Amino acid sequence: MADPQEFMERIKQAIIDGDDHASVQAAADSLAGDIDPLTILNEGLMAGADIVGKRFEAGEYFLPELMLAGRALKAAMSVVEPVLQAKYGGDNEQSGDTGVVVMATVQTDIHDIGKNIVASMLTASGFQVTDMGVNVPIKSIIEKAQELNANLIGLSALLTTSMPFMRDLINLLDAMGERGRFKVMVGGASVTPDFAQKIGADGTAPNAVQAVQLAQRLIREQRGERKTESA
Ligand code: B12
Repeated sequence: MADPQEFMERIKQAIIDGDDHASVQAAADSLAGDIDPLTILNEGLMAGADIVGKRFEAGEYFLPELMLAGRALKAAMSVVEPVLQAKYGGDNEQSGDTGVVVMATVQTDIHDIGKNIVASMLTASGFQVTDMGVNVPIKSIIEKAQELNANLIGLSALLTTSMPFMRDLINLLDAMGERGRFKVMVGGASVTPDFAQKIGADGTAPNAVQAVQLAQRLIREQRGERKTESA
């Protein structure tokens, strides 16, 4: 068997090069080499994205390189996602820890690759997900959650300048007297557990598989709270 590290290096390099053909091939070869799809996501694709991001920050890469990296990430995910879903989704439906989720990338932010993976993993795990897309005003997110009587709101943001809108949404829910009605989870490359706690979110997760586990936990908590309230 080939060295898993070699596969990860190939994937990272393809993302760094912004080469979508190479990223698809490297991801497909890794899967054929029996590498766990979550390892491919975390240690291949997201690790490659981090390097691209650092080069962008350092002024070595510019917007075109970011765009090509995004394309290479999306292309690779098209082969990784079904395997990720088959391995980590699906069997949760029986447990009943599912519910209605409204997902969005918050206003001013158009990054959607990670949010899309989280949405599709939640769907594969039996959640009913309404994905509102990118650059969504916080008021629209709340209105949609009310309309669908959602259990959970999932917010994604990758820009530090867009992350405060997550806090604003929670504060607005509070002001509307609706905070107790919805669980709110937040995520994206720069979101830390500390940030999530500070803004009063119910949790965060560093990747899509852990996001599903978090969503299941929050649904269980919510059911427990509602039982206590009605007792
Ligand atoms: C590709 C990319 C782009 C693409 C995005 C394409 C697309 N369709 O999404 C394009 C070219 C459009 C882009 C644009 C810009 N980008 Co950009 N981009 C990236 C890059 C390289 C990768 C992002 C990505 O897809 N990662 C891979 C996915 C799989 O990871 P993820 O998003 O983190 O998602 C995972 C987890 O975070 C988690 N998760 C995600 N969402 C959620 C939600 C919930 C509820 C939960 C629980 C979990 C969760 O699960 C996901 C899957 O495992 C990052 C670098 C990085 N380290 O991420 C920079 C980065 C995010 N971009 C950055 C910048 C600065 C920009 C621009 C401002 C550049 C410019 N000057 O125009 C614009 C902003 C446009 C805008 N208004 O939003 C900076 C942000 C810096 C900061 N801290 O604010 C970064 C960090 C690069 C850097 N280091 O400088 N970008």
